[in-house]
Amino acid sequence: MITVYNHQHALHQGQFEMFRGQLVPCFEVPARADYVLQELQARSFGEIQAPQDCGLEPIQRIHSGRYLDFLASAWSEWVALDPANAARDALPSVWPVRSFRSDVLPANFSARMGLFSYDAGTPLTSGTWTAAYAGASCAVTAAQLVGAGARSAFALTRPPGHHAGADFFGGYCFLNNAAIAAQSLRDAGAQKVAVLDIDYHHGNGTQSIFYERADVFFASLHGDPHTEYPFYLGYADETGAGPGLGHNLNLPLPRGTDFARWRDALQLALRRIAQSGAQALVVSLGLDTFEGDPISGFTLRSEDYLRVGADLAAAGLPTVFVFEGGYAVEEVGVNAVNVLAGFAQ
Ligand code: SP5
Ligand code: ZN
Repeated sequence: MITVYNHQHALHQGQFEMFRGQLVPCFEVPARADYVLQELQARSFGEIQAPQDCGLEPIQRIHSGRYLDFLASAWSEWVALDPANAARDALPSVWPVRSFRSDVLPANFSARMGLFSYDAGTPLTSGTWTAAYAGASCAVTAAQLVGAGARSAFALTRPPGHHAGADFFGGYCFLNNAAIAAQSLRDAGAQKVAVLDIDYHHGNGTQSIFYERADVFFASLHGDPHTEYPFYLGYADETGAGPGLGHNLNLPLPRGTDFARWRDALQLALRRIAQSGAQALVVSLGLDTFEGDPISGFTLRSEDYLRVGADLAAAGLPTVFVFEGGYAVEEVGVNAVNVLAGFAQ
């Protein structure tokens, strides 16, 4: 399996995220991708290549123009407010909730930070745009390889993407790499594409992007949002809307879920993907379902990920894997490559 690796991922290096009234060190760190890369190399797991610059067009198929304009210039605006800002990350602190307007684009930078985000856990840094753009290029390159006939490809990038919506960042995510890959597969000729999100957290961004579309089936297994982030989306009664009705499947699972129960949900999701008629699959590959993950609550073990990969392979679809969450830093390498190795066998 070819890995498309984002050499620029480390340019996005947040310092702190807001948690319970304190700034705590970021969980989403460059070492995550480094461990996966090291494990791929240690196990000689296929070719590792750089992405081709995809240009803005495939990103604009998913994200709004005003959001992309904001992201691309946010860091220079932040530093222009105060030269001392160059040494600290930008975090939002004010948001337009219900009854506020979202059509007006305020001149105030903090107001636009809040307009285009939904949490205070996602610092925007000097290299965020460069890293996220190169990550989207990885997703597009991987989708192009699969669109051209490869059985599978792996987009190894960070920051992750599945919490990012058409016009918002959050959950450590800025550009929705999985959605960009799915759209690229559609544009390469697949009539129907499925996105399967196996990150611990519900892929609210991906769901919202495709919620009213019948050409992309979205399925997600995740911690029950009654207790788990992102809380406000990911419930079982969200089945799609308009032409997309019936094309969205959420399988929330309680904290403490073990591999046997998780795998039953995976099998259900894969049956629904087969019924959807999808011709290609994008897997949002989060490894924060691991028993040792510091911010999550399932109990999968490293060897279980081999079985996950084999189950995904049994779906028989051309597959693009996109790296998402997973914060037990050392083990994230073994766990990610176990999925890929289980798939490739
Ligand atoms: C891509 C992805 O996995 N994003 C997850 C974003 C979760 N953000 C909220 C994390 C809350 C951190 N809780 C810290 C608990 C420490 N004991
Ligand atoms: Zn996650």
